Amino acid sequence: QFLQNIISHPEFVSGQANVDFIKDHSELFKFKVRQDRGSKVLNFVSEIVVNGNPDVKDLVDPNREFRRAIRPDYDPAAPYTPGTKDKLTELGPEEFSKWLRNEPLIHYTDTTLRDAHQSLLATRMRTFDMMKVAERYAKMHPQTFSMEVWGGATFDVALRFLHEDPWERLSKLRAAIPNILLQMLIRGANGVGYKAYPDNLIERFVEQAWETGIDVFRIFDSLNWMKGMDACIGFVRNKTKALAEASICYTGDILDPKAHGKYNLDYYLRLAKQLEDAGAHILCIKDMAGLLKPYAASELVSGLLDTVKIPIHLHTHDTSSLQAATYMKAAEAGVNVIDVALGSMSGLTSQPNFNSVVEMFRHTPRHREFNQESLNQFSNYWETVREYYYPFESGLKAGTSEVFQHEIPGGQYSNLRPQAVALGLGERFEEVKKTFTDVNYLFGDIIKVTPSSKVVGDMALYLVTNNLTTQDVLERGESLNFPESVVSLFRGDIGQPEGGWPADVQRVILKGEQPFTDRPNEHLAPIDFDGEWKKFQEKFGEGVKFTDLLSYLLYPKVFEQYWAHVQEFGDVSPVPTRVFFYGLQPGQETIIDIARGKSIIIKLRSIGEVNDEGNRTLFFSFNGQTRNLEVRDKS
Ligand code: 3PY
Ligand code: ZN
Repeated sequence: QFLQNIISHPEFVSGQANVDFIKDHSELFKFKVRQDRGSKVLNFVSEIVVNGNPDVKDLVDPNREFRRAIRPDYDPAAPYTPGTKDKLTELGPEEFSKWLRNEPLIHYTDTTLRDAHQSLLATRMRTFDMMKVAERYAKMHPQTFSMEVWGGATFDVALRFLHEDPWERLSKLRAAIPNILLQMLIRGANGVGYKAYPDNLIERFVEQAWETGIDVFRIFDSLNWMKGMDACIGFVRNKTKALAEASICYTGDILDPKAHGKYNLDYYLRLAKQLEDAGAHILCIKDMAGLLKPYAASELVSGLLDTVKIPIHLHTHDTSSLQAATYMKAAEAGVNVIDVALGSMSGLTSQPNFNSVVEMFRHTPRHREFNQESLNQFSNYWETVREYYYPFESGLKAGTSEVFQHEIPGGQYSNLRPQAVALGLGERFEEVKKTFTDVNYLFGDIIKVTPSSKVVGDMALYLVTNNLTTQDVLERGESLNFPESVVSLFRGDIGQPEGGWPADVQRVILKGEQPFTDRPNEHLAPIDFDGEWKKFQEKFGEGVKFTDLLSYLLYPKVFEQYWAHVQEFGDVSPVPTRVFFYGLQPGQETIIDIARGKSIIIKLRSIGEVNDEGNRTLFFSFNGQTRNLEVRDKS
């Protein structure tokens, strides 16, 4: 190892090492005890058994029982039926767009693997549970328009909480689903993050996402600011052969122009035309909070179809429980694609129910046939699997018309409650929602979707925590220290809202700092990819991939922690979800497929008492052999 350390050292490799080289580099004497994959995974399981998974720790119900998930039927030997992915390859994006606009039957995007779990389970769905059914889905339901599987919060959460590589997830899904379009959500200039990034980073990200498997880029800006989307639409058009789907984020109510003056039909039609002119192949109505009511949908979809030539894709959240009716009216008006989630992952803050919406259109001219029995089997699979994620449920029991007041996006709702609980505001959640509404009006009634919605949430939590109102902000804001995200929003870091920021609020928040109104990305130096790659390899070793560098550039701290976890425990994505979150009880065993064709069987025999050093000994049978492991008990 010592020799290995020397010959792989950058100074040695570059020929600059002299006689002092060894003396000057104490790190050459650091030897790692190499552990095989199986042992690393066993260490991980031991850690969870003794100390729990910190992500669910205080929320675990030790008496909870789980059922075994039954996977839907399919014929593994059957070939894949060609689907929309094949169509895109055959036609290219421009012709595909024309084809889609003229499709008589309604098309469906299945959001189960992205927005549904982002909105119901705080984005915690693991690759493990997806891969159990991905190939089956592609073979059983090849007529699905697209599967939304990536982007939004999944990138951050995969690295931060699930300790898995989001690129690996995408690449595995692509391999299992070669026939259906794979779709992602990208926050324009903010990529899959919460702030603006250098343009050339977004460009490389888009290119790499396409190469790894994305076919449809749903692009939006959190303030509906054209300048936040323009560049990203261009990257998709120029660097990939994918579809650029640009979004109008819907807020307010176009049938009530008095209450939401600036967000009227004309506003959305103007924006849609600009997006078409910027090169969008598809237009998305992104109703992130579920505010688009049925009769408004009729007007909006008809108006858009008269205004643009590209197809219309409608996305909503069923928070109010009205949204199946919205789909009905939108379909009558001619919408081309609608977003749904498999039954047991639908409803509430998620998308409307796929299985039921298919039935809604049966025996009507726009009905597209699906094998309902199979859709129900998929729903049953996810119903069982959803149980493993119970600590992340939002607690919402039924649809709520409150959403028409607070306008909290579905993808944010399931996170805002735990955030409030973490701040000791669990009992005051009603107040948090009410304050969220007030903050929106204080900010000038803005579009609220990640990251702008997060800033409204941060401000609401700040005000409730400090027993302040929005009136206090106006009256004595000069003496208050607002959250950094709020200051950043008013500085212009994530763009400009329709009609600009209210000047009085901006003044008390910025306290003399000068705001800007041009693109925040223009204030950022481009990434020198060659230089960064060298530095990255020096820091993390030769084993890194280019996709790791992209993850690092988007989320440096999160990536560092992820990487440290990988060094210690290896790839934990093959660990079954029940074991990943809750460990094993004495007497229980699990099989972990650590590599293709290589499985390990771990059985926990017993757990020893804490010894004088604060450690416990765990007694395992590991592939039939006895293994004892000492783990520090941190309780
Ligand atoms: C996200 O940006 O993650 C969203 O889901 C917005 O709706
Ligand atoms: Zn959504």
